[in-house]
Amino acid sequence: MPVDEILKELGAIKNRALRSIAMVRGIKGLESARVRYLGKKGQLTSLMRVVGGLPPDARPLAGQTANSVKGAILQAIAEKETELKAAEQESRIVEERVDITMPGADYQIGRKHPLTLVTEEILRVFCSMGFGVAEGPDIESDYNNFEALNIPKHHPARDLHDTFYVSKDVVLRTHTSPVQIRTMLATPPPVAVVCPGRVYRCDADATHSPMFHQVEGLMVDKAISFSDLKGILEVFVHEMFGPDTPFRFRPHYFPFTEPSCELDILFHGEGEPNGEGVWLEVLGAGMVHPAVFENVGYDPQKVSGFAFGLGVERLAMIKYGISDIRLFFENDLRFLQQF
Ligand code: 2NL
Repeated sequence: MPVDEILKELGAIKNRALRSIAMVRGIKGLESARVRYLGKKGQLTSLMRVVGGLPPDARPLAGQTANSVKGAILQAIAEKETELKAAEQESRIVEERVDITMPGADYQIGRKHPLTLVTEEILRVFCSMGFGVAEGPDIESDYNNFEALNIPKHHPARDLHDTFYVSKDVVLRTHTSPVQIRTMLATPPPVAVVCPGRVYRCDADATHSPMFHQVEGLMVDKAISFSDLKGILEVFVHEMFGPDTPFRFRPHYFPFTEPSCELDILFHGEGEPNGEGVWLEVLGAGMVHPAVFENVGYDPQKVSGFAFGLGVERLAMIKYGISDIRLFFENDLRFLQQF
């Protein structure tokens, strides 16, 4: 190959190499350009082998030219590499930029369930009057739930329709009264306890849930009278519903109290006819039946007492104007966040 042709070809390789290096968009493309011109079988490398085979008089000029082309290509590669790395770093900086002015991720703080709030308020009122708090198991003996409470075998409350039977003599408690039975069986009088807890009855609609909550109360001592019951419940009503809330006692029947009554409050709320208020039942109560005292080993000749029971859901529905009991158990935050 004549020298002048080699020189022309070296110039052409230089031009192509510099142009393709200038057009490269990434490190990989740059590497393949390097291989194409400077690799073992690269265009410049191959031509330099030809230069090596030239006669000695022609070799110096071709050799110098080839070396300067190689130098120019190496320099172009180095500059391009610097440029690409800077661009990559720049785009990483932009991509990974943290906006420190952005508001922090919102997180939600939990709150007490409305039934918890109402239960706590009920307990607060009775504890302020000297009652203690007692709890017991949800699964109870037939004896503690019914027999001890003077509920005879044929009583409708024992009907399978209302009671969840675990076995012949074991039930899901239908009220928290068995906790008071346990309290009396375990301790001699005087007794003053309130018993909150879950209770179970086989019933379900807008105002009945198969699981609901009760608070029952019991006070036993020498010469406890219906006046004591009235005084305690008056304080309770006025603490829960406001100091001017009218209330009334209506005669009622429970197998475990005699006499028995229900307590109504005069309630003013939305949708109630011509602003007169409506009488709403809030709890049941009465003087503990002598048979109940005998069942727990208390002498009905020496002690007397009163008991009461209320449904927490019912009280919460009245207090907050809630019309469907199922809202308490669906855990819809739009409902729960209102309390
Ligand atoms: C109601 C009525 C009541 C009782 C519960 C009771 C407990 C013992 C002895 C006597 Cl150990 N009585 N509890 C008394 C009267 C009424 O509850 O309607 N509850 C939702």
